[in-house]
Amino acid sequence: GFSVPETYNASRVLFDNLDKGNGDRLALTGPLGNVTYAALCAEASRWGHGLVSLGLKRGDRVLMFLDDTPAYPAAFFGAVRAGFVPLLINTLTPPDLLQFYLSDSGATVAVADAEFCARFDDVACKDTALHTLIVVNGEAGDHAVPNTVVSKDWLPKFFADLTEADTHRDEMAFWMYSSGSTGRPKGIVHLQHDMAYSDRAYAKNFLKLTADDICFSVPKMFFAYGFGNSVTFPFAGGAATLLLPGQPRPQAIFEAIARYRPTVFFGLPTLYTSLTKADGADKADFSSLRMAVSAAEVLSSEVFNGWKKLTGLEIMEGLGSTEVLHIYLSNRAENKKLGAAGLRVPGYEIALKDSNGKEVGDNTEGILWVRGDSNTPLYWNRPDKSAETIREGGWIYTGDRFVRDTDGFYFFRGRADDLIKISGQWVYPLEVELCLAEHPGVRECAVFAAELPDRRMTLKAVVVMNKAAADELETTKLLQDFVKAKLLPYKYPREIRFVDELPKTGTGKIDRQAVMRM
Ligand code: 3SK
Repeated sequence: GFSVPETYNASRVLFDNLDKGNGDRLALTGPLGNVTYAALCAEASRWGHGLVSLGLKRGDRVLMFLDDTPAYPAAFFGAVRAGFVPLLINTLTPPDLLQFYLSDSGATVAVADAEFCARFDDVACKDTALHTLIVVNGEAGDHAVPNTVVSKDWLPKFFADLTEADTHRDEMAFWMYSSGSTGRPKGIVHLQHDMAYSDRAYAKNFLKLTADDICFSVPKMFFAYGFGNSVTFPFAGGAATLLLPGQPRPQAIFEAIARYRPTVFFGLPTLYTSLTKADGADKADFSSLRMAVSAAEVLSSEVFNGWKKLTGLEIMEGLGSTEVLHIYLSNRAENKKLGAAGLRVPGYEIALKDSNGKEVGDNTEGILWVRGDSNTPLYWNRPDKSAETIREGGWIYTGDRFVRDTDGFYFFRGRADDLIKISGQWVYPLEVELCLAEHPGVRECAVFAAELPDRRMTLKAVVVMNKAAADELETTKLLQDFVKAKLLPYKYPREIRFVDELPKTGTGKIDRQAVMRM
């Protein structure tokens, strides 16, 4: 492993740039302007002082509902430096899910882009301790939080210099949430040393960033993947990050690449597919890129070849998880196999085990276990789920089935459970089924995963309505919108079939095998 001092605060990933003489270098670029390391550290310090002024105490949670703009790293590092714990939340979160995040975490302060104020409505705030909403990138809109602070009027009055909290390297630093099978997400807790660890393990070995690099991650900062790509790795390497807020539409991405000239691009197969097929792709200027990285979904040869044809670049595929914080299996730029998630990333131990917990050899399928010093120690408030996943000795049981070949490359063979990834994000078909079943018009339903021809996964539902749907297209949209409003929107079933009855087993349970054949 790699060690950091016993007293260590994760804000050093950013602030060490001042000691390294990088103050005048570019930390951030993009449509909201350029920011140097000196300016970003000054802004982060103001954030830290500002949060202290709101009465927060060490370890208190601050919920961040933010798009990728310069305010995000400033607020994040300010909170961490002052000893508070940011929660990085998906900006598509609907109010009832936000209510869960607020009550589960006990956050008393939230930071949100002006455009997301309305999400903090009566539903979101009910029975929570949230007292202050700090609004960035604009004026406050309507919301139900008792106090409002508008950052542009508030921050300038605080000092631009902040001494870091004397946190222990194993103290809580930040959280992210992941899906739960029954609609109750799990708060994944990361510690002060985890960012530095994932940088040393993955980025230093595989990305090899220099101060001349500009990283561009289309996956947003609130995803663990985007967070490493846009924050941890560039800052730990004294490089810059291109931050592009808003919907990641192909035209906006092409324009950003041509204009800001990033050198390292991070995407996932769904994105590479849409970029390759988008209008104007053949005219786009990719000449600044030296590397393209993919994770979060299995990369097919079609996607790999399509991108290579378009840009000349061979995508470097890896696999990681929010629990481990970033990538622990990766191909190398100079040593890759198409179809493989990659080789073990030094710093992580990998074991493939059979159902008796015995390690299997090469060319034999086993469940993948991973251990490294950036592994989460727990899911917040969930001893049951923590015990299922985080096992003795700090090993994480991933539930992924893999085979390792004799060259040490790992190949994904599927899941041990029914968890799947849609557009790179986890979803349990069961949580969607339970959600859909709550719709008053639905009598019964089954939701299941199906594989697309390019190996990506999709979600399908078979539904029996109380009253036969008069217009199936309209009812499909109604049910999809219902799921989008209750769960993270990417979890909606892409296809819904209406039937009069679901097939049952002899004991009267839904016959899922038969449903999938319908
Ligand atoms: O899904 C992945 O492969 C991944 C990669 C890096 C960080 C986080 C995740 C979930």
